[in-house]
Amino acid sequence: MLLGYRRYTPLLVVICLTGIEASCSRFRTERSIKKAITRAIAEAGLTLADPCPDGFVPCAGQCYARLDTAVAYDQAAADCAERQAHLAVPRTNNENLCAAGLAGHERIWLGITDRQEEGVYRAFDGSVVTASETHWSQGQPDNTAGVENCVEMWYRGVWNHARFAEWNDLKCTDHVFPMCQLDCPGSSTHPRSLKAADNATTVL
Ligand SMILES: [Ca+2]
Ligand SMILES: [Ca+2]
Repeated sequence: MLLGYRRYTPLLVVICLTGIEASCSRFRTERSIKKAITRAIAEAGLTLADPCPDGFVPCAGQCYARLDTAVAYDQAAADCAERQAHLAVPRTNNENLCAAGLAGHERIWLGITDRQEEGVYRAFDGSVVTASETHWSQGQPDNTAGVENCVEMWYRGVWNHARFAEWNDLKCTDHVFPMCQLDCPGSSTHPRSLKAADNATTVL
């Protein structure tokens, strides 16, 4: 566990440095940032996982890669698929913090849309994202002008009411950065990686 903690210590730093004001505000009610992150690591039951592929960073049992070109949603999904991955779908608070911490203080696409049915948010594999799994900013999703069907993670610099690691629905043709996710090889607790590979081309 000690080695595991050391391995994820950089995440603590990343989370707090990706926009000092926004990133750390969520934790100000905690006794300390260190305590909050330590608890998150413990809750995730982290163990040393197999290494992620080149370009991916391990976090909370998944592998993440934030690509460096802002593109529309469909292109972002294709860019992840090229890497045998999918746009990130945070199913837990820890996964959501990982995506936010590794976003590099940029807006990122998540693999979630309500294209099939307005107001019903589904992951790239067609599974419904339940209310308990969402992290909407206050007042979101608002489906502005009736055309916001893709989900991004944003931050206070974009909208004053946005807080760290919160979501917004956005026009799918807008350009933000892809956050790709690949479940760590050998992780039996994350079968979604197989579903992602199977469905990537048909769902996108
Ligand atoms: Ca919508
Ligand atoms: Ca919106």
